Amino acid sequence: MKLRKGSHDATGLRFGIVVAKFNRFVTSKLLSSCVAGLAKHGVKADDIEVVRVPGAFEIPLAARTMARTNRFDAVICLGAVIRGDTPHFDYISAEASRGIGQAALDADVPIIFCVLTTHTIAQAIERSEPAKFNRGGEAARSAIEMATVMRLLRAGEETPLKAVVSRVRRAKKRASRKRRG
Ligand code: INI
Repeated sequence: MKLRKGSHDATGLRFGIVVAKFNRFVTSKLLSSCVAGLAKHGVKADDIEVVRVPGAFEIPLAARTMARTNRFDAVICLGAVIRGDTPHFDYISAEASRGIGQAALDADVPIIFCVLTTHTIAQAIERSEPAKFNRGGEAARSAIEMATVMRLLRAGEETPLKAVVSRVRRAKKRASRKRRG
C-alpha cells in the first residue's frame, strides 16, 4: 500500500489569497490570521499575493484567474456571508461555494474555501478570532497540506509525452523479442 500525505512544511511554496471587502471587520481578521499561519509554516512574505474583491460573490472569478497564472501552489478564499432578512444570503453563499469548487477543478490548483456563512454577526466574529475558531489559520494549514499533497501526486504522474515515449519503447522491445524468436 502506498500512502501519500501532505505536510505542513511550506518552505518555498507560493500562495494567492482572495479576500472580500464586504464585512471587512471579519475578513480582515481572517486575512491576518491566514497570513500569520502561512508565515508560521515557513512561507516568505514575498511568496504571498493578496487580491481584494468587493464581496464573496466576486471571489470565484478572481481565485480562478489567480490559480490559472501557475504562479501559486494554492489559492485561499476569505469571505464572510452573514444571514439577513432576505434570501440574498442564500444566493451569495451558494454561488461562492459552487464557484470556488468549480474554479479549483477548472484551474487544476488547490483553492481553499474559507468563506464563513453564519446566521449572526456574533458567530462570524467568533469564527474569525485567532483565539477561538481561527478559521483563517485553518485555511492556511489546509492550503499548505493540499499544495504539498498535490506536489506528491503530480511527481508520480506520467506526463503525456513520457507515457507515449515509454509505450513506443515497450512496443520496440516486443518487436525485437519477436524477431529474435
Ligand atoms: N457579500 C459578502 O461577502 N457577504 C455578505 O454578507 C453579503 N451580503 O449579505 O449582501 C455580500 N454581498 C455583496 C456580494 O458579494 C457582491 O459583492 C455584490 O452583490 C456585487 O456583485
